[in-house]
Amino acid sequence: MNRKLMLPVLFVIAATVAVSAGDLGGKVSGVSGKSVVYVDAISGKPFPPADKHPVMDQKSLQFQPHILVVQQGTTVDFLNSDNVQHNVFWPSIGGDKKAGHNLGTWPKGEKKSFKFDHPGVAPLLCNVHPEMAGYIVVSPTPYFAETDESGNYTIKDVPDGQYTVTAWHEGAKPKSQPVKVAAASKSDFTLSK
Ligand SMILES: [Cu+2]
Repeated sequence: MNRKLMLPVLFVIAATVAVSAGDLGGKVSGVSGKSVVYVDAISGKPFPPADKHPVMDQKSLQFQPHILVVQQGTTVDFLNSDNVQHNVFWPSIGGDKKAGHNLGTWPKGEKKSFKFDHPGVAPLLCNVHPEMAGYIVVSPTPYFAETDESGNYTIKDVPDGQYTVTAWHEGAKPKSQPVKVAAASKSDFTLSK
């Protein structure tokens, strides 16, 4: 290897070894059922999105799953498994109406794809069936988790650092708080309607 290249390569190896990480866990209380917890955008640190396309199905007149969490930049495949036509639209993402979109209406067995570049929560609706509701939570980082039914969550392998972490629950006010991650760390949230 040429000498000029050697130093930066060694530096990168040393920096990689030095980064330690741990699981961030805790409990979301004040609400019942599943919540979503994610690490907010980390300045100067973009993340390549996963290649895999998660599926949001429309089945038995419901969005399935009811809540889907994806990393920002991920393409979601919207499938229709029902014998009736469905429509999918979201009026906003993260409260930003400019990020609202209507995917249109399509029959059984077909799917439409959409890439979610805007972080925040997209409330999914169907204008054919007003009772249908679902959510896509777009996390700015790959560090996110859904809680269990009791509110417990674990986000795996978060690099040590100082972050803003947000907890979201359907129908409640989302809450963001500063969290310092150093090895295994804990952060609890209390949400209210
Ligand atoms: Cu529908």
